[in-house]
Amino acid sequence: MASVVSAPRDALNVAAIRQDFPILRQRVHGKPLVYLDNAATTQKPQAVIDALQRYYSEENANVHRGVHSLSGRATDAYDAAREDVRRFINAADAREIVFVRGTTEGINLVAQTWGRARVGAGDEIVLTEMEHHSNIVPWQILCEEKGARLRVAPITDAGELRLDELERLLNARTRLVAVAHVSNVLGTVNPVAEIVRLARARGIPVLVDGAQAVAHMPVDVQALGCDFYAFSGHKVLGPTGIGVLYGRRELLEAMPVYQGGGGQIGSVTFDRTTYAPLPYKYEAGTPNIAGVIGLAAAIDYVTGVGLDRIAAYERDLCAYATSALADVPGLRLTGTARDRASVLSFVLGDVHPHDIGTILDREGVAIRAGHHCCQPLMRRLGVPATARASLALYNTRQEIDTLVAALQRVGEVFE
Ligand code: C6P
Repeated sequence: MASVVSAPRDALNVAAIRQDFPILRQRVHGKPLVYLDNAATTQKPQAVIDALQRYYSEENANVHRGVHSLSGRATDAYDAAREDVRRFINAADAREIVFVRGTTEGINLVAQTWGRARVGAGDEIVLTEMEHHSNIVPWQILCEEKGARLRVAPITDAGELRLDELERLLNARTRLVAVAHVSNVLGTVNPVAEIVRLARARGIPVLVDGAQAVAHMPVDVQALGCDFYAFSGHKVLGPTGIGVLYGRRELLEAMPVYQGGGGQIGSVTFDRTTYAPLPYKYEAGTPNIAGVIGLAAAIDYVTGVGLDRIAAYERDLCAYATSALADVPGLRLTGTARDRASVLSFVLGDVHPHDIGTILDREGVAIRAGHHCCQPLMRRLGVPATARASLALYNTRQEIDTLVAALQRVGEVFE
């Protein structure tokens, strides 16, 4: 961390940041690893690895259950992490932060609790054409159970949301708008505050899938005005298996519980159970304590670097990559929205994206190829799959140059 703090105020000291990520030192197929699959998962700084190691070697105990010292320490660390998350997304109250497994579980929690209680036959849930399956399937399951239906706001050819069309879909039957903050395929940053304004004016709550946003820009849930915001720890330099669901307190208070078990109860008899106050009501069973502590370390790391600086650096790198990729013969970017963050999807002539990914891997370059869990979006784009390079704060222009050179060779092989 000291290395990062010593960077000039505005610029990111990327060379120093890279030193914090041990995995980046390795070679793949004899070439330096160029890790450009950050939208799938990010690499972890030493501070996160150390926090996990420290927890298991010095503090491991169950939380909220023991009177002994170790349990007290683990509980203190766990509770402090919730406050770190609250500050990170500027929630009004730490009780609005529910720990879940990831974005997927956060969205399912809302669908299965708020949704089951509030959505009925003939009701509608509005999504967009660019949603990840995690923000489609939970609503589809709910709609099938309740006789409700999904309405889908279209996007432009550039990959921007048609806000006018989204507004036209809002009506007296609309129960919820569920939208990605940043698309994991197009990189489009959606105008969430504007979407919330349109929905709120009609009394409709908004859920935001923040999986691809939190590592790349400051997020302020109060400024956005959204009712729910879900994200995954592993996409913001934290461990896998931990995530966050933010929910506005009035909504979380009123919703039924999700799962039942230890840690979430007030009292239990065979006739009746009462539940613990927020947020424990939604955290049945022993939580992912190590994950929560690792997530807090990750949040500490990115806030130490500064989300504004990360956003500015990645925007510059994304612009550099966009123009460098334009020089690759036959390459077409799928996603050219004006407001874009950290994700570059593309097709290259007739070359199958999996072949691109496999050849790039031989050059040490890790990208993702496939439908990226966005099959409806692939249909809209008219392609079965794309290749995708996705950036993080530790990527460099030099790595983009390596990517571009490797893609040029792919193009030559398949000519
Ligand atoms: N996208 C990608 O390579 P989980 O799996 O719960 O951590 O995150 C799900 C998810 C939800 N919404 C968006 C916008 C996402 O990008 C993801 C995960 C990864 O694009 C894995 S498919």
